Amino acid sequence: MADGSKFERAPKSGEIDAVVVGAGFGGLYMLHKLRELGLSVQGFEAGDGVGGTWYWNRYPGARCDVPSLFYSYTWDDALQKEWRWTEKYAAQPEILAYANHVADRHDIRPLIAFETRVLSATFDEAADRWVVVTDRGDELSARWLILATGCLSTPRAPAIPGVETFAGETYHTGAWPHEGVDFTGKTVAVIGTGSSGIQSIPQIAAQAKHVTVFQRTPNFSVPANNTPLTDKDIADFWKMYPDYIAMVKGPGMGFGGNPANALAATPEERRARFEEFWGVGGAGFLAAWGGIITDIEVNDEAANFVRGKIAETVKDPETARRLQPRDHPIGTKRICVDIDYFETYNRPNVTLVNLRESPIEAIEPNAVRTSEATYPVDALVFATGFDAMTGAILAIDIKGAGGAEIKQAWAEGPKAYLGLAIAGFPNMFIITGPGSPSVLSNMINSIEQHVEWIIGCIEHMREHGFTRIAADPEMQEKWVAHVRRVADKTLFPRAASWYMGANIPGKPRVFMPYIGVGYRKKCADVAAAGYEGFALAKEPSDVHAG
Ligand code: N01
Repeated sequence: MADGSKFERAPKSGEIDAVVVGAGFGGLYMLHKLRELGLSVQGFEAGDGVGGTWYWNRYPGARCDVPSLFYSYTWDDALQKEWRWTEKYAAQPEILAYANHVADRHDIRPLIAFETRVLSATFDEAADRWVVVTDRGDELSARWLILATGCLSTPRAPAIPGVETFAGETYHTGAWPHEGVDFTGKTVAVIGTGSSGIQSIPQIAAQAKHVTVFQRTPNFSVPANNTPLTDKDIADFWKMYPDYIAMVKGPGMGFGGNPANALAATPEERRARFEEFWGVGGAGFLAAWGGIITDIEVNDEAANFVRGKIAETVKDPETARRLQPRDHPIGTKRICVDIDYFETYNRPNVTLVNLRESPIEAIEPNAVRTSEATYPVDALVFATGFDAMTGAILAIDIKGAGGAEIKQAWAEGPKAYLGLAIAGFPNMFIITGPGSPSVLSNMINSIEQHVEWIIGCIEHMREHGFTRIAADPEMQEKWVAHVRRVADKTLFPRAASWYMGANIPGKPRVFMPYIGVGYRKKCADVAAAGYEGFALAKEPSDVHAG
């Protein structure tokens, strides 16, 4: 049992219908829907509260990059109407409060065992059940296992020589202390300039004595232009809500974007439109013109525009040059959304170190040493990201039919039919898994779609007395090939991004999310055809092709 646990309890055992791993937005809705269906369910959550990503990522400046009004569940109309977001882009505490509110409103908390990590899950073929074991001694047998483990939930810090000798405090943005951190009077090193670094650096710099940013790859970032939400904003949202719902329940948009042709426009027209989208702010900048993600010429126009904005904002030309991304097309690494990021480099207490020119050689007890200089520091902040999309799943010792190990099944990269189920691992579902739109979509919408699809599938199984559903390996291969083909038509594979697994040494380079159109329709069609591409069985020996 975890030391200092808030949750004393006896280990759980016996047979239930479903286990859900994770109590973020995916796990919460899944648990709610399973209970609504009359199933016996157990949720397991490593943290001591709900909220998933918003529970762990409490670093200063953590904020959603999807407008708050759209970052809400759509399944509870009364909740939608009652909950009042205060800002265009909600900050982490408000989103965590929302998750807690939902858990209380729907009494979901009693379904969850907190401070509990699932260690293993083994499929018992004789019973068509999963045996799930946790670090608190639980051993439950469940018909269905649902992994709501999140896409960015396994923080990773690089193995820099000497890091273990560092005498000051060390933090990771993805596992931030709940009590907060006071950097007043401190000299702080921040390593990493992805979304987490870009959001936290301005906040840390406003408090600390000095911040040295160690940047390996500069990133494209668009100002959030965050504002308080007014009554008019909310009234406007409700006016367009039916269209929004029609869109999110529709066939699935993919990464199409605006059809307007940048190359047919004059330079003045191009610039005016980029200015307009820059003024609105946020990730929607990538929709300024059609083809930003598929056509390198259009992409260059967008990238040049942003590089120009960086040069206009950052006063020191050398620092501006270092901050201008040149090694990947804009948008092919997750575009960042910031508040005063580039402006922060005009502060006298911020230094930027370009690790491409002077790599880190070692961390010393009170300093970071690069090939050119030694930087004394009191505190180290790793904003170095996550083992995305697969890390949390592979951290569980999952054995499917015939004892097949998930690590083996995914040795060449993650494979999942529709991003929902894995061949060889019956009765197991992933919420927003690799091969689904997931991290390239509004996560809340995708979570709802997956939860509802899984619920439909379980209802179908119960109605027909099926005890097993298993993805067909050939259909899975076809889907994985399709996911890759669609990605190859875009510029995404050109970046060494976490979408490609490129941030983890040794991780297979496969573009993990699905960016094609019509994903929702495809999932609905599969279900309507009696779960096409799945084999359904009433008993272990009785198999019906779906
Ligand atoms: O992580 P990242 P993140 N030495 O992987 C650098 C979501 N999110 O936590 O690019 C030095 O993007 C690495 O450098 P490089 C969002 O989807 C959303 O920032 O590998 N540096 C990079 O600069 C996002 O994309 C929000 O060369 C090293 C950084 O660390 C995702 O989470 C907010 C290094 C890691 O960037 C992940 O973002 C925050 C090393 N050895 C996060 N290793 C919202 O706004 C890595 N780096 C909602």
